Amino acid sequence: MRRVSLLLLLLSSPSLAQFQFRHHFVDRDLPGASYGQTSFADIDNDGGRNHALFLENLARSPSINWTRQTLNPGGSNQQTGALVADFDKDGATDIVIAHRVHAPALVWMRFDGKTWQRQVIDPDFLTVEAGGAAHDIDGDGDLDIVFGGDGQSRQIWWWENPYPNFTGPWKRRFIKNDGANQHHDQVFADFLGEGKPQLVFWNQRAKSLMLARIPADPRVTGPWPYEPIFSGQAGEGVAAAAQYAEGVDSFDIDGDGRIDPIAGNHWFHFRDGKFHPVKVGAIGGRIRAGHFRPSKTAQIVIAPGDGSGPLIFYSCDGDPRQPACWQPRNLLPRDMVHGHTLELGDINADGHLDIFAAEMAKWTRSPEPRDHNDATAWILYGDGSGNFRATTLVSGDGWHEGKLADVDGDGDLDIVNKPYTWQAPRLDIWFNARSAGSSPPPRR
Ligand SMILES: [Ca+2]
Ligand SMILES: [Ca+2]
Ligand SMILES: [Ca+2]
Ligand SMILES: [Ca+2]
Repeated sequence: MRRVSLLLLLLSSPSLAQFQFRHHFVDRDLPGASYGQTSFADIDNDGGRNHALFLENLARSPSINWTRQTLNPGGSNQQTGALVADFDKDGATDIVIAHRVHAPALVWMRFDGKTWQRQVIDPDFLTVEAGGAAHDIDGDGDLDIVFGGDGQSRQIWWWENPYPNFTGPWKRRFIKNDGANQHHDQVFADFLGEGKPQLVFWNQRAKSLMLARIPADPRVTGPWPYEPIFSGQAGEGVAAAAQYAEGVDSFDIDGDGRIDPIAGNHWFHFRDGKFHPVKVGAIGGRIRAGHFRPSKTAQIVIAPGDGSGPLIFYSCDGDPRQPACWQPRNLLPRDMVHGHTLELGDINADGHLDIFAAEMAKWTRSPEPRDHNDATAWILYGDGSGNFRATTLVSGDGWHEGKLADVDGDGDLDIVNKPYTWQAPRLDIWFNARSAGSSPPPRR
C-alpha cells in the first residue's frame, strides 16, 4: 500500500497579527485514498479573530471512513463538560462546551452542515464541572441545559433555551445552591414512574447520589428540593480508581419496564418507595448499559473515568438484583488510563450495539506535555452476540467526555471530542462517512 503522511498545522494563536503555527503528525501510514484539506472560518463572527479548521480523511475502519475536523471553541483551557443535544430542533445534534478558569461558562458550537457558528450561552465565569444534561425543563418544547459546579461550588444551574431567538445569552436559574460542593454528572429520566422525568445527580462532596423533582413552574421556583437516594462507596478509591464516585445514566436494567438509575459501579431498582443498590463490579466510573445480545437483563459497561482500570463488560443471566450474578469480562488488553469517555451506539449501523471508549492524554493543567502519551480511542464493534472486535480510532489525542452524536444530521453517529486540557481550547469532530473519499455530507 502506498504510504501517505498527514501533516497538521495548528494555528496556535487566533490573532491574525501573530501567525504562529504548530504542527504534528497525526498519522504517517494513511491509506492511499486519504487526503488533507485546510480551510479558515470566522467562527465567532467577530470579523477578525479567525480560527483554523482542518479536514482530513482518515480511513481507519474497514467499514467507516472518518473525516476529522478540528476547531477552536474559544473558551478557557480547562474544558470540563460536553453536552450534545438538538437545541435548535433542526435534526442535527448540537454541541455545548462547559468551562472553568475564566468566562464564558458555556459555549455552543452550531453547525449548519457547512460552517460553524460559535454562540455564547452564558458569558459569566462559573466553575462548571464535567457532566451536564439536556431536558425540556419548562415544558415549552425545546431542550434546556443543566450543568453543576465543581469542587469549588455548591451550585447546580439550568439554562432556559430561548428557541427560536438565539441572539443573546440564555437565562440561568438555580437547581441547587446549598449543601456540599461538586456535581460531576446528571441525568433525567422517570425513575419514580410518575409520568415525567426527575433529575438524578452526583454530589461528590456529600458522597451521595441525589434525586430532584422538577418544580411545577421551574421559571419561578428554585432552587429545587432534592434528597439522597444513595450514599456511600460507588467504586472510587479502589486500586488506581478515581478518588470520587462519578458516572450516572439511565436504562431499564432488569427489563421490568421501568427506567433504572445506574451510577458509579451500581444499578438501582426501585421498590417499596426506595432505591435498592446492586453492586455490579469493583471499580466505578463512566457507566452505560444496553442490549449487546438478546436478553431480558441489559449488559453494563464501566470505564474508569477520572482514574485507571479495565474497561469491563458486565452481564447477568440470572437474577440481576444479586450482585454475584454480574460476571465481568475485560474488553481491552490493557487498563484504561483516565478513561473518561464511554459511549454506546450503533456506530457502523449494522444493527448491533457498539462501544466507544477513550482515554485522556492530559489531566494536569498545562496543555503540554502529555501525562499519557499513548492515550487511545477505541471502537469496539459488537456482533449482536456479546462479542466485540476492538479497533483503534486514534492514539495520541486527549479525549474527555467524548460523545457519539449525529452532528451533521445525516443519520449516522459521528464522534465528538472535547479534550480537557490537552491542546485546549480545542474541539474535534470525527464525521462518519460510509463511502470512501467523501467530504462531510450536506445536512439535508
Ligand atoms: Ca441542531
Ligand atoms: Ca424548554
Ligand atoms: Ca454496530
Ligand atoms: Ca452523522
